[in-house]
Amino acid sequence: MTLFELKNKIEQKEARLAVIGLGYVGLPVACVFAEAGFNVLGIELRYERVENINSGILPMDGEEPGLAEVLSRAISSGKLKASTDYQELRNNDVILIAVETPVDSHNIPHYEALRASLCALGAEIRPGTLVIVESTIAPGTMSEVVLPILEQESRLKANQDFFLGNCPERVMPGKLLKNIRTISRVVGGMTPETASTIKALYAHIVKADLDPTDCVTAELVKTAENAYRDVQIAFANEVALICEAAGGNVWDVRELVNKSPGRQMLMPGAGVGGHCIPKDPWLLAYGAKEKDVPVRLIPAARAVNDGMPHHMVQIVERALMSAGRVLKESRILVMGYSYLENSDDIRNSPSESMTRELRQSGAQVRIHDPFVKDFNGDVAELANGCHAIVAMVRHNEYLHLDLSELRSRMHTPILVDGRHLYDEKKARQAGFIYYGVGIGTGEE
Ligand code: SAJ
Repeated sequence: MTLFELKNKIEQKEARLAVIGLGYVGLPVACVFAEAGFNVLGIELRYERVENINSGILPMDGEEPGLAEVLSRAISSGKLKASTDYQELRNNDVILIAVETPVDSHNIPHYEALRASLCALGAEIRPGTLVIVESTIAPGTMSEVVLPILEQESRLKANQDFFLGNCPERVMPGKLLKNIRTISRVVGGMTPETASTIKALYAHIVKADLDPTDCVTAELVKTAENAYRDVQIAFANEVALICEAAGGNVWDVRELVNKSPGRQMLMPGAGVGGHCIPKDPWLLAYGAKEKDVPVRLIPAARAVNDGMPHHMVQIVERALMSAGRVLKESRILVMGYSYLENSDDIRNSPSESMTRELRQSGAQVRIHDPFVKDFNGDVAELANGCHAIVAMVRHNEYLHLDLSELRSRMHTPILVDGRHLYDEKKARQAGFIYYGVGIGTGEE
């Protein structure tokens, strides 16, 4: 089948779609294409996940408005089917790849899942197949990894027998469905005709700009947009550290800085977690790998942000010392364990590394998080007898706590605020000894 014929089938919704990887990216996009009228095959290695999906059960925690309903309709209409069998891919015209693309401990892309899916897919693709990578990948990956593996495994020629593109996702936990439908996407194609064909496909589900371009631009845009955010947050964190040393209040500083035209200082805090911001800057940096490009800002920003959980430990240590205590044997309540407010996602959570360091220093640490099953419970009860509370995540529940009641339960009323949950004056009025990221106490 030619690309022209495939584009017609796509426009008629007759093209048979497949999605490899039914995680927080692949499953929603498979559901939305099925809802749009396409026949969609989902390929997923985890057998239990396949079973759940084929039973119309959403295999993910957290609140994803509308997704369970869309999945149920897609399954009951027969438009979506999940399988573990890659061989079923040979009947498909368009194949999306949405597998994980982490970096390893040396911040080098770890493409094991991507390579494995490409090898298995390569054996099944036929002339006329269009393969689209949705995963976030380092600049150069499409031409240096994806294309060679598919040509080798299929013995077909890219851009002649089969077609390739990179259409990075822009989903966020808690807004998976909404984002797929309403956020613009970069549509990278190995050829302009391929980009145009991919645009015709996503036009069925995306009510926002679809910007056609080449693959390397698509790879650069996705990794740069998240590296940009990481650097912005690192700047806010560095200003916070300076405010502490200079006896200033970073929240006042930030508010006044942002009154200056064209400034938009983000929020300092206890650290940067999640599945994309800590990782994508390294994927962008890897794009400069062999060239002698001095990549300095991205690693520096990562170091600032990764240093914030340790900075929280330093504040706790200093606060306890002012109260005549040391970390060892002190009871500390950590409020918030997920990486983001009102989310149950704990990937790369700043609380995880901070808690580990507190425990290594001999502190007794209690953890509360209303969204993370292992840490539910009554936050006021957990405060009983504690020497310090460390607020790490801005969950709505914490914003409305009775601080006086909380203080009354504590042995030593130290409150260390990592996300500006509380007003310093009100916390002090409630009886707390208040410390906050970016707020200088004026003490030596
Ligand atoms: N954070 C700060 N200060 C800020 C903003 C965030 O410390 O001003 C921290 C958060 O607490 C969290 C981490 O950074 O630990 C990441 O937060 P995030 O708001 O960036 O949320 P994510 O990780 O879900 O990022 C996603 C990204 N979306 C995609 O990759 C498709 C990112 O591009 C979006 O900008 C972001 O959502 C968003 O704006 O919600």
